[in-house]
Amino acid sequence: MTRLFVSRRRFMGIAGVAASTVPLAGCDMLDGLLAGDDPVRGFLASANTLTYRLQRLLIPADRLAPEFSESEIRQGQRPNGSTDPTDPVYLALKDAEFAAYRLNVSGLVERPMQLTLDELRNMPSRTQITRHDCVEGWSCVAKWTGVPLARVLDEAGVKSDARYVVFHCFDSMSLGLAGSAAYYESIDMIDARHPQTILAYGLNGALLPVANGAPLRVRIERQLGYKMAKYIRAIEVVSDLSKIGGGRGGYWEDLGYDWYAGI
Ligand SMILES: Nc1nc2c(c(=O)[nH]1)N[C@H]1C(S)=C(S)[C@@H](COP(=O)(O)O)O[C@H]1N2
Ligand SMILES: [Mo]
Repeated sequence: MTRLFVSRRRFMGIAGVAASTVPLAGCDMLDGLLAGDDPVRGFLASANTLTYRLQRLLIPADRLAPEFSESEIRQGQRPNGSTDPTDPVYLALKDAEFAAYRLNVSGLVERPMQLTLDELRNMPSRTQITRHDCVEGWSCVAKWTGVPLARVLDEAGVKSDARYVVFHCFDSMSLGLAGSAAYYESIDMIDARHPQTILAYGLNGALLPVANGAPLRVRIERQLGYKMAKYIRAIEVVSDLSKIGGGRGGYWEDLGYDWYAGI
């Protein structure tokens, strides 16, 4: 299995310079390749589909990401991307310590829900010490506490045609001259139901700080940092990603990043 993993990397190598610059480009950088409908980008998109299929074929659905001990937490989780959303709805919630916050759960579910933070905190919780890897090239080990996403999905009752879980966020990111776009992300049902996929409200034994996504952010421990939406406003269960945002499954994906960022 490890051998095949290596050859996946080698396969990505065939895509050449472009393949290696995309993951390294970093959260803050855009270049011509990422902006347009470049043929290289189309090729990368199909390479990503292949990577996704291969990994899903080769890796057991519940394989766990490594977990660490308390002594391996060397610093606070480094805040990255949005760290202080300015959306007025978010600011009003933040001013009242998120007392009026509701997580909206909708889409292909039997029972749409609006969950308070207390309701989320009263569900079974999971705490895990894991390593966060950002495409910018830094990593942080941190302790996350939250409710397994699978639990929330079970409460809502996922319909049989559901394929993806979409996270809608409060913050918007600049698109340069094209204005701005709300941050969003999506994962498949395998990652959504993975035991380490949690809706986190705690970080390193304290309440999740605003800089790291308060009041609720997702942890998807087998993927890169940009998949782990902060400031989650709503969860939507869908069968198709093409009608959401720019249609590629996430804010960064719409700008050219891989949808499947498995590590
Ligand atoms: N809503 C939202 N989620 C986000 C981002 C963001 O800008 N907005 N940045 C992503 C990126 S690139 C990373 S590395 C992590 C950073 O999480 P942290 O601030 O807790 O380190 O959040 C991810 N989730
Ligand atoms: Mo990142």
